[in-house]
Amino acid sequence: MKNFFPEVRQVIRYEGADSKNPLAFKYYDADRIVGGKTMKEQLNFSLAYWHTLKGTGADIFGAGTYKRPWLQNNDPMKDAEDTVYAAFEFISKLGIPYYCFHDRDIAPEGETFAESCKNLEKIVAIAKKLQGETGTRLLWGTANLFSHPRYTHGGGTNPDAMTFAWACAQVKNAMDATLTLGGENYLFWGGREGYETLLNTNYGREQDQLARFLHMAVDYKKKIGFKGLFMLEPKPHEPSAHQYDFDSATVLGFLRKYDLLDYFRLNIEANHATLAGHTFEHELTVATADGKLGSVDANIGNPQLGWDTDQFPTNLYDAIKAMMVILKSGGFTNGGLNFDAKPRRGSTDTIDLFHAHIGAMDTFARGLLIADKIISDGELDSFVKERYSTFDSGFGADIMKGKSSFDILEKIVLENGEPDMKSGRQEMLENLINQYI
Ligand code: XLS
Ligand code: NI
Ligand code: NI
Repeated sequence: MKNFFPEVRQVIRYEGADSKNPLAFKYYDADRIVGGKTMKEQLNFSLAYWHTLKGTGADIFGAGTYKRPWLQNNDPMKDAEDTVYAAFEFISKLGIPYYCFHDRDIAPEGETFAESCKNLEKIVAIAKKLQGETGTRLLWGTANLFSHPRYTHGGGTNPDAMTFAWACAQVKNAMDATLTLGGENYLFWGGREGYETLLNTNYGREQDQLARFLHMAVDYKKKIGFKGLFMLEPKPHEPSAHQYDFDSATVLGFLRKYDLLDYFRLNIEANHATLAGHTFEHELTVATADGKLGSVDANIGNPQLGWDTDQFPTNLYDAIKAMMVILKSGGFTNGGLNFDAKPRRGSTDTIDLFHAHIGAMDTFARGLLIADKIISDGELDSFVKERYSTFDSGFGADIMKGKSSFDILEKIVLENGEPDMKSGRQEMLENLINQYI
């Protein structure tokens, strides 16, 4: 078998924070127990096939800069075969338990729809064999309904019924592939499910169509007995000028309106949160407040650039805050941390893929350790609990039990006068977090 990463001869190991070896984990110690589970189980790291294996370094101003040894056959199916072997070699050398893909990442589109399905089936069979040999699992599969020109005006929201049908047929096959590979989840990200201009768009109709599309997916899930979870991934825009799945709150509202809430959870991506004008922590919090956190696309954006730069997560603060939300919601069930991230265009070598993943895994491992300590020490939580304590007894408790009214509360105000001004102690709490780092 070909060896695509000869520069890394051994599996990457944990060596501790003092190690000077760039090809070792400083914090990610897979079997260490943190918060009642191993680090490996708490974090459920996943490789994003499209960036890590298929990324070329191309951007809108310039061509690809990476020369990946698995993409040099001048034959898309041969490349696809080499790529799946390269993927599993990389995954095994890093000890990453999961991977994610779009149908068109793992197998090329053929001349006809039938040929595309055949290509997919062929590569899925190899992936299945390699999953068995390496113990790697599929975190989620998805269909790429945004790259091909036919989806210019959307898939599930396309004004043309024939294109809508293509989107459904493609998702059907991507769901079959995900089922065959024992996927934990199936994902929908609608990069073209939005509009470029409202001048040519019937907004309400496109919402109704999207709901029909998702309901048919639910029907098909039941039909084939797919037990994994369905997830939607919010993003405000890019490539569309406006994407309907704008942010967590918008998606949850949409799911409620169309009776889809029981069937979906959210896949939160850090860089999408910031594009929507939120923090990563905010989007996770909105999802968990509804019990709807499914999984995470772990990356970061560049604050100087206003687009989805999909950088590897190295920001410790963000990781701590994210892990606090995730742990407090009970941790991942079917989800994990998928590195929807790419090395910079100038990071041209395959070894850069190792540095990028090692750094990202260490960032979240460290975030997990610190978040777990903050939670188990309980200082922050007891401050928050105390802050709401007037609702735990007396007239406050009556309000929440539905036993109060405007009349009753007016009487209480007339008898008691102004409420006390209570500090939110923001700076004190910020200092508290820093003390744990
Ligand atoms: C793009 C999205 C995409 C989804 C999967 O911005 O993050 O990569 O995660 O379709
Ligand atoms: Ni993503
Ligand atoms: Ni993204």
